[in-house]
Amino acid sequence: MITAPAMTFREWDGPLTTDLVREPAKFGLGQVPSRLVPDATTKAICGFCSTGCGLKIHLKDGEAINLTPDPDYPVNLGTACPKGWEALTVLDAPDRATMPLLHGQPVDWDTALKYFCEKMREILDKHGPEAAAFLSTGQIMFEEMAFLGALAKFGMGMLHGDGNTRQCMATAVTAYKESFGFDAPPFTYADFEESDVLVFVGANPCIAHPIMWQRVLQNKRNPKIIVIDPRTTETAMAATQHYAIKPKSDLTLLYGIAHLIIREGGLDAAFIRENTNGFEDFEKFVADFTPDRVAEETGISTECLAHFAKTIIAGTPRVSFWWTMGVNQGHQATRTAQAIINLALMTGNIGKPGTGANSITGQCNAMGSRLFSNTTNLLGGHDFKNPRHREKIAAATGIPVERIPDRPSLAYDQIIKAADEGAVKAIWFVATNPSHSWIDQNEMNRILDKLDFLVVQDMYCTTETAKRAHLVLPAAGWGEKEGCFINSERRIGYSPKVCRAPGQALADFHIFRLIAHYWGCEEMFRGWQTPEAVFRVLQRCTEDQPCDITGIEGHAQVRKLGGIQWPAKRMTNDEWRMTNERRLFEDGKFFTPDKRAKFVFDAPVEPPEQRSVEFPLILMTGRGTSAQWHTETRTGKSAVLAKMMPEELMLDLNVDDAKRLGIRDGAEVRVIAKRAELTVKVRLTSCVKPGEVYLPMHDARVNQLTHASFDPHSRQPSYKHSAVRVVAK
Ligand SMILES: Nc1nc2c(c(=O)[nH]1)N[C@H]1C(S)=C(S)[C@@H](COP(=O)(O)OP(=O)(O)OC[C@H]3O[C@@H](n4cnc5c(=O)[nH]c(N)nc54)[C@H](O)[C@@H]3O)O[C@H]1N2
Ligand SMILES: Nc1nc2c(c(=O)[nH]1)N[C@H]1C(S)=C(S)[C@@H](COP(=O)(O)OP(=O)(O)OC[C@H]3O[C@@H](n4cnc5c(=O)[nH]c(N)nc54)[C@H](O)[C@@H]3O)O[C@H]1N2
Ligand code: SF4
Ligand SMILES: [Mo]
Repeated sequence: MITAPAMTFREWDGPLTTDLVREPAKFGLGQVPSRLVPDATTKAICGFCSTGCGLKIHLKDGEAINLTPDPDYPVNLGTACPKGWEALTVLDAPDRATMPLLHGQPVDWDTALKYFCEKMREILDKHGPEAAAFLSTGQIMFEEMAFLGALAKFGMGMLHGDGNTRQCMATAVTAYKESFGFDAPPFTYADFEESDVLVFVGANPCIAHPIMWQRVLQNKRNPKIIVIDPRTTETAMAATQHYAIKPKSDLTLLYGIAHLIIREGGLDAAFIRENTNGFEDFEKFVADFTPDRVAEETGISTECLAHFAKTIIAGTPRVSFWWTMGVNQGHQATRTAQAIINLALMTGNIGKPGTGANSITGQCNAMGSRLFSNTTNLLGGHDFKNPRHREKIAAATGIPVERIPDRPSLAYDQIIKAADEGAVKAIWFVATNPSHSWIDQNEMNRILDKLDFLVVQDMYCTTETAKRAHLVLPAAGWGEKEGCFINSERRIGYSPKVCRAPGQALADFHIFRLIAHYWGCEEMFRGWQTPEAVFRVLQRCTEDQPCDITGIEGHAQVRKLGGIQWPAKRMTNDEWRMTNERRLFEDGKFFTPDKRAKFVFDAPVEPPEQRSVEFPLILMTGRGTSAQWHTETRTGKSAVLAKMMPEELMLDLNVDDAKRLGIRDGAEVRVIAKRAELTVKVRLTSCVKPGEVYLPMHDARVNQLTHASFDPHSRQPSYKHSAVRVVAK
């Protein structure tokens, strides 16, 4: 176990996230200047992360002037992180897109939409349905994203569309589908409070999900907290056991733990027998993962491995496993997620309070995207290839069945490759900024610049992607439009319109309606007049699926009950209130045809880009502070948040490496990868091990360095393992 002594811990000199959450006023949060006295209050769901906190929005003359966290919302119970507190501030920025921009020039909507339709039609007519694609997002309401997916595929006839959730959740989706038979994260947030042992794998909730972390802190069972992360993060420092593994050695570690659990007799044999398939093969497979081998390959000592395994089985505690991007972003990501699932299955830690193999989602509506983006899956978690599913969705949506494609889309990276090869000629990006966030950025931008038609629909006209676009469509943001998100615990929450979008910016929903009109397919969407009408269409699409929400009365009921978790078949309000926390698999029945969960596994292989003499360090990337959101188009606009993040990009470098390289704390250095070179300042720390360095993803240049490799099953990019060298300037 490698734990940095607190004395040498040196993150940037800002406050810890727990302090920011507990004493927001001390840090200038919640001080939105307003001499106005609110005359009404309404409730919203935060539009940043997947925690899905409830916010009270204070209104004057129907317009938002301020917000406070909602003490009654079951998710956050009156707390919010810095981003939530500043959610209104970032709407007000000089670079908001207020008019459509065609080749950089402001034009009216009529001109923009005519151009959009002409250009897209020309490309689709001339080159076929594979020549134009859309790239959607986990950051708009699900009624909007479903409209986008349906409009582009059924209305306009595009075959390919994916989303930024490929960068984020694709691995969890694939893993759950294979293991459980449906993409179904089983937990409810109460599980944070009801576990005896919480195992976080590749997750840094103190920074990335601070309010979920608050729920962990409320656990009264004196839980053991295990963190598996190569870095000593804020979360690792708060843990009772931290295993600072070699980057991307998780698969070996988790198989090694499975081996020890079997050896120590820690199995739940009855659960395995009655509810799973494939255990015997798995048992044979992990026989090779002896402690000596695993210690050698992961850097974790055999004593630590034994301690870890014992913590999971001794006294049969309630164990919950949680994973995020340290797992989902990897060259063997799906199998790693499934190795976590296997541990939960073999110890019977699923379907009971305080247990589960739990993928934490990222964006506010990532879970909505998994059900309703109409990209990899047909609406409602259906299969494009299945004729019965197509018939069902045609009946549920009123869209002619022949308009529904009989195969799923290419994945994001395959769409980009097709663009490079000239097969895809137009891409329409909605609420995502891949010129900053996609892997191996220079390559990405080279390809984007080849497109015949690049459309960006965004709140801001200055994003790295918008700057390259032929056409920018100005969108309203969170708070300026209504609809529902689905959070990490499958809770559907409603968020209202509380302010006007600037200039001529329109809700994405209205942009899609207008495009349907200009395209001439509005008849197909005649039942899709309002977000709530689309909500009803989507409810029908979920009928008899594991995610069935046909029982919900509508938006009003979602608001009244403090959100509703799926599944939600018909129940009375009182029944719903009583089951406001729901977890899946309580009866041990999964969603596979024989209702059994499956042990899935594969041999570990080395990451594609290895250290070398020329590039001796492994670069990991991820979140920086709780105040920064992704490409910073929003959080970059708040003066209050600016005080909670480093002023410039800082590379975390181990003190021993620095000594060897003759680099001082704060010095400027060159970080060099095969693909590019950046100049950054250095922060000396023992939070990264020798031979490893870390950069937060929020700076626009970081993805110039990342090596483009992908998990073969989920096609999710592996952002956390690239080889670099650091040179003093
Ligand atoms: N403040 C803030 N919060 C956010 C976001 C944000 O941008 N800012 N984004 C949201 C989104 S979309 C997402 S997906 C989540 C992401 O939430 P997290 O996944 O928690 O965040 P990351 O920092 O990307 O990665 C988590 C950890 O993985 C570790 N890691 C790197 N390589 C490995 C490895 O090989 N094995 C293991 N076990 N760990 C490894 C990193 O050191 C890092 O601490 O956060 C959400 N919340
Ligand atoms: N190196 C590295 N790169 C990473 C990661 C990493 O860990 N390391 N993590 C990856 C992950 S997990 C994720 S999720 C991605 C995120 O990558 P992106 O999706 O590219 O990041 P965002 O900055 O959230 O981009 C959202 C865009 O939508 C706009 N927007 C916000 N709200 C609305 C709206 O309501 N309507 C419209 N039309 N636009 C809106 C914002 O202004 C912004 O431009 O980054 C990935 N990239
Ligand atoms: S934790 Fe996530 S949902 Fe909650 S306030 Fe912060 S950003 Fe918003
Ligand atoms: Mo994400």
